[in-house]
This record gives sequence, C-alpha cells and structure tokens, in this order.
Amino acid sequence: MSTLSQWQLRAAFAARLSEMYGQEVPAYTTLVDVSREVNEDVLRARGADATRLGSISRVTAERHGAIRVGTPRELGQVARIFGALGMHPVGFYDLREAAASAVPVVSTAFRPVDGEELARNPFRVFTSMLTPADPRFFDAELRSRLEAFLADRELFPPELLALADRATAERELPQEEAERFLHLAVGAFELSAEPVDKSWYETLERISAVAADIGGVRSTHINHLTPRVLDIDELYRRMTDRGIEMIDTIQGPPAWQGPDVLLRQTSFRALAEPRAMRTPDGGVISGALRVRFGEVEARGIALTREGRARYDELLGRVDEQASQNPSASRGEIARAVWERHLPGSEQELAAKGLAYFTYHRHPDRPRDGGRPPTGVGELLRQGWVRAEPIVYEDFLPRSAAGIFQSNLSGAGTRHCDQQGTAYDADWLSGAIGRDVLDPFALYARQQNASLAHVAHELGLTGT
Ligand code: OOG
Ligand code: NI
Repeated sequence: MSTLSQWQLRAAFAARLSEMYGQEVPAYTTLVDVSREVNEDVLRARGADATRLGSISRVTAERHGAIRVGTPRELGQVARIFGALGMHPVGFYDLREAAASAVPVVSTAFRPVDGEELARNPFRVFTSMLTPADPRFFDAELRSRLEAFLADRELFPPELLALADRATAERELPQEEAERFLHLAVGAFELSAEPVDKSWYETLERISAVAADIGGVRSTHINHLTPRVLDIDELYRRMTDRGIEMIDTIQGPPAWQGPDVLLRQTSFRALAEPRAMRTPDGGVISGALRVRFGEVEARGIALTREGRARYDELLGRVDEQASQNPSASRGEIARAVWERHLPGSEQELAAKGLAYFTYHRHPDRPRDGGRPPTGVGELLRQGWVRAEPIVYEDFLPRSAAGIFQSNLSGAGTRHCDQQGTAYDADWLSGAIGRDVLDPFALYARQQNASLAHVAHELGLTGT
C-alpha cells in the first residue's frame, strides 16, 4: 500500500490550505496570480541569476501562513500537528515590545530545518500565542475570564492529534490515514461559521483586536498565506495598478543596489467578511469582522549575528533621520543609509562575516601547484572557492509587528506603568515540550558543514 512521507504530507497540506484560502479570500488568489506573473517576468529578464536564492519551482510553491492560538496547551498541539509535517519551532519573537500599539502575543515559526527538506517544500507557519498573564494588557478579572474561556475550547479534534503523533512516530502515513489527517488539519484552520459572542468579542477588542481574534472565538483560523515573489517593488506597483489597496510601505530592508538580504514584506489590509454574531439577548444578527488579509514577501540572504546587529542599527539610523525629516521618503532615506553602511556585494558580505553562505571549491581553478590560503576572504578573492548565499528562512519581529499593526482597527490599550511578564525561547520550549531552535545556529551549521567539506577537498585540514 502506498504511503505519504512527512514532506509529502507537508507539501499536500500547504497546497490544500492554499486552495481553501483562495476560496475563502479571493483577493489572495489575485496576489498569487500577480506573484506568478512577476516571477515569470523576472526569470525571463534575469535568467539563472534570478534563482540564486531558490529554484523557480521552490519559489513558485513557497508560502508561509500565520495562525494565532491562546494557550501553551494549544501551542503544544500545534507543535504536534506541524511536527508530523516535519516542521519545527524556530526562533522566538516578542511582539509585545515591537509595536507602538498593543499586540499581546509571543511567537515562533514552525518550519523545516534541513537544507534538503527546505528544498523539497519550505512551508512555514508564523504562530503566535496570546499572553493573558501580561498585566499591561489584561487585569486580573479579564485574565481569569479569558483563561477560563480558552481552557474550555477545543481547537484540534483528538483524532487529528492522534494521526499527527502516528505520522511523527512512523515518519509517514498510509494513504487513507494521510487523507483523513489532511482533511482534519485543513478543516481546523478554516473560518468557523459558529456565531461570535458579540459582547465578549467587543470586550477583548477594547484591549486589542488581536486578543479578540484569538480569545473571542471558539476556533482558530489561518489569517493569511504569503506567496514569495522575486521582485516585490514590481509586485507592489502591479497590485496598486489593479486597484488593490496595499499598506503604504514595504517592511524590512529598502530597495537598494546591493544584494537582497533578509526579508521584505508587504500586505493588503484585512477585508470585512460577514460573520454571524450572538447578542446578549440570545439573538443572532449578521455582523462583519476584518481578520484575514493578504501578504507577499521577497527573501534574501540570511545575515549572521553581526550582520543582523548591523541591520538593527541601520533601522535605528533610518528612524532617526526619518523623524528629523518628516517630509522625506523613508524609502529614500533607508536606501541612502544602506548604501553608505552596508557592503554592496555578496563577496564583501561574505568576507566581512556579515551573511551566511555555503562554500564550494571552484571547479575550474587551475592547479598551479601553489598552496591555497587559509582564510575564507582570501580563498574567495583568489578564486579557490565560490560562495552560494543561504536564503533567510525566518521572520523579522519589527516587520511582523508592522504586519499585525496594519491590520488593527484601533490602537488598543496597554498600561505602560506595569511590568510585563517575561517570556523567552526557553520558556516557550518548556511550555510546548520541545526545543525552540535558534535560527543563527541552524544557518551557521550549514555554513560550517560546507567549510569543513571544502577545507578537506583543498587539503587544508590535517587529514
Ligand atoms: C502574524 C504577522 C507576522 C509575518 O510575515 O511577519 C507575519 C499574524 O498576523 O498573525 O506573518
Ligand atoms: Ni506573514
């Protein structure tokens, strides 16, 4: 009997989720179509260079999604479901601090971690968890109501979780079980038709629209799915030309003449969708909620800790200059800052240790009898090795906060006189019973493995 391996389950899940979301949110389909057109045009214009950061088949199929849950228990269940798909928690993002308005969540991203698995299907899901214990957002009374509400709901049917555990243990599922698993998993992220308790939802909405979206309903849903595009500036123009109103910026690094690094993202605002609402007298009326939106992203080279520190520092400089020149374009300011303070070529990023690469022996360097130098910079400069960029597979907290924020209707409330509850990657690991991995360590491992290999080939090791 045929079976589906974990990566096949992941690819099938991503494809079905995309199909479901396209039916529920038609503007998403437009975004996917325009992304595909842009990618085809870029490929035609730039040829092989366009696929330096991922094959066209990977990029065309590539999506990330976002979900939001209420408790460590629910997050632990999410980890079981995504674990079955070969997706592991990577990175810790604290969005309570990253935004001017209230976003009471901490997050991680579930994704494949091995190069081979990423190449097969890189599907990832940005997953946020509400923080009811944070007194800056919730007072004691609301916290206990919210926790009781969350404890009483069931997001994932036991059958789904049992199938997930089986797929993890056996690393595959037989056809029939796979079908059932995929059906239940996609169903768990559909928008529920169950009427929303209007006054409870509004109580939470006064704190934060995100709190209401998570804790105001008895189910969860995918709130966006994001295709990957090779030229996000061009995509932004084409979507605007089609009359789709995008948020006013592209988050992340500016458009500049140097290599693409990290992640650039933009989105269109959540659309009002009809939802049944239960009123305090028990009646059901029709209302509307804005919870689901569309986002698109362009991915660049992963930065090392030093490179990332530089990125964060440049963001600060751009903020400062933008606040001094409110009439100037932030994009122009950012471009100038970047061109001044960041190396403009891959070669320099590599030599300065600012970005991650895999290193490969240059196949056609003539054997001139000389000994190769030992440093990576010299090996590159003298043409002994070439560097292939490692693509950034993760997220950026400030961009994520920007994406959340652009979809909030009100600023919400946050009491800054209170001390926030401390959460970090260790806390999250303990809460979900599995390690939250460090993205830098994953990229470094990949880079180091290639360096060890090339050193061996060039006879630079003792062996
Ligand atoms: C998640 C927002 C963050 C991204 O791409 O940075 C995100 C959410 O709205 O739940 O998806
Ligand atoms: Ni996103």
